[in-house]
Amino acid sequence: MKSYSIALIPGDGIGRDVTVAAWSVLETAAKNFGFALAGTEFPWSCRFFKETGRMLPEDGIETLRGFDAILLGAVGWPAEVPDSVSLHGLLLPIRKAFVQYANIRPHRLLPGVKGPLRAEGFDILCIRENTEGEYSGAGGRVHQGTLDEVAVETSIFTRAGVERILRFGFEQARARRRKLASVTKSNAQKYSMVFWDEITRKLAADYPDVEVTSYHVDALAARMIMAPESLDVVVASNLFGDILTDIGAAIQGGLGYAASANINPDRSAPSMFEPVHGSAPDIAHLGIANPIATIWSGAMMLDHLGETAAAGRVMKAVEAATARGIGTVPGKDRTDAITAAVVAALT
Ligand code: GGG
Repeated sequence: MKSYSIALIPGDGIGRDVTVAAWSVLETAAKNFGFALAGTEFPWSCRFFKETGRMLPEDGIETLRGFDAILLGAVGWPAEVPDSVSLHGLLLPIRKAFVQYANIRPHRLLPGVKGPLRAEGFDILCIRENTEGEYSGAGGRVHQGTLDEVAVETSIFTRAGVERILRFGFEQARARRRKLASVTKSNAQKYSMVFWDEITRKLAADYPDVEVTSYHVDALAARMIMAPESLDVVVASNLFGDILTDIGAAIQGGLGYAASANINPDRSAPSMFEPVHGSAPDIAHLGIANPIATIWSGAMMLDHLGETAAAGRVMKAVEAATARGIGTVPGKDRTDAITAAVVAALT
C-alpha cells in the first residue's frame, strides 16, 4: 500500500483543534482510497519557544526535509511571544528553506455558506509570492529609543523570483478561465513594482491565450468586493497577497473557510498546507473553531501528493456537509460536529 509521510505541526491556539479534526478526515479518505498517511507530530510553537528559546530546533528544517508534506495548524501567542518572532521563527523559514514560492489560496463560496456580498458566483485563485518581497526580513533599526530613530524594511524582488511566480500564475490561469490579474502599486513604488509590471508584460508574450490585466493593489482590493466574479487568477507579492487573501476570506464567509497551500512546484522539497487563519487564542480548545479551512488545505495536500480522487472526494464531503447547513453559521456547530459530518459524508 502506498504510504505518505506527513509532518504535523499543530502550532498554537486553535491550530491543534483544527489539525486533529482535519487529520481524522484525511485518514478516513486515505482508508477509503487505499493509501496510508503516516503522521509524525512536532511540538514547534510559541510554547516550544518559551521552553527552548527557538520556534524551530536547530535541525528542524533538516528533519522536515525528509517528509512528503507538512500540515500546519496556526502559529502565534501574542500575549507571550511577539508575532514578528513567531512568524519569522517558524512559518517564514519553512517557506523559504523549502522554496515554497507559490502560496495558493482559493476563494469561492461553499454551498450553504452566506458571504457578505450579493455576488455568489465568484471563484478566485489567489497566488501569493511566498519567499521574498516585503517579507524578506531585510532591514534594520538605528538610534533606537531616540527621536532620531530610523526603521528600514527592505523589499527584495529578484528577476528569478518574480518570473517564477508569474509563470506559475499563467500556468494556473491556463488550466482555469484563462484570465490573470497581476497586482502591483507601480505608480508609487517605482523600482520593485515597475520591475514586476515589466516582467508581467514580457511573460504575457509567452501566454497569448491568457488575458492579462495589471491592477494597482487598491483597485484590485475594491474589485474583489465590487465584482469578484470578474476575477480568475490573481498574482500578487508577499504582502499584497497576504492582505488580498484576507479580503478573499471575508467574501467567502470568513477565515474559517480560507485554505492555503505553500507549494514547491519543483518538488525538490516538501510543500506545506495550512489554513489562512491564525491561532485565535481566545477560542483555543473550546471546541468551536471551524475546521473547514484546514480540511480544505488537507484536500489540497492530497491533490499535491497525487491522490486527486481522494482530494476531490474530501471536497465533495465538505460541500455535502455545508449544503446541509453544517459549519455555515459561526458558533452554531462545534468542531467535532463539523468533522463528524464531513467524515460521514465521506463514507
Ligand atoms: N495558519 C498559519 C498561521 O498561523 N497564519 C497566521 C499568519 O500570521 N500568517 C502570516 C502569513 O501567512 O504570512
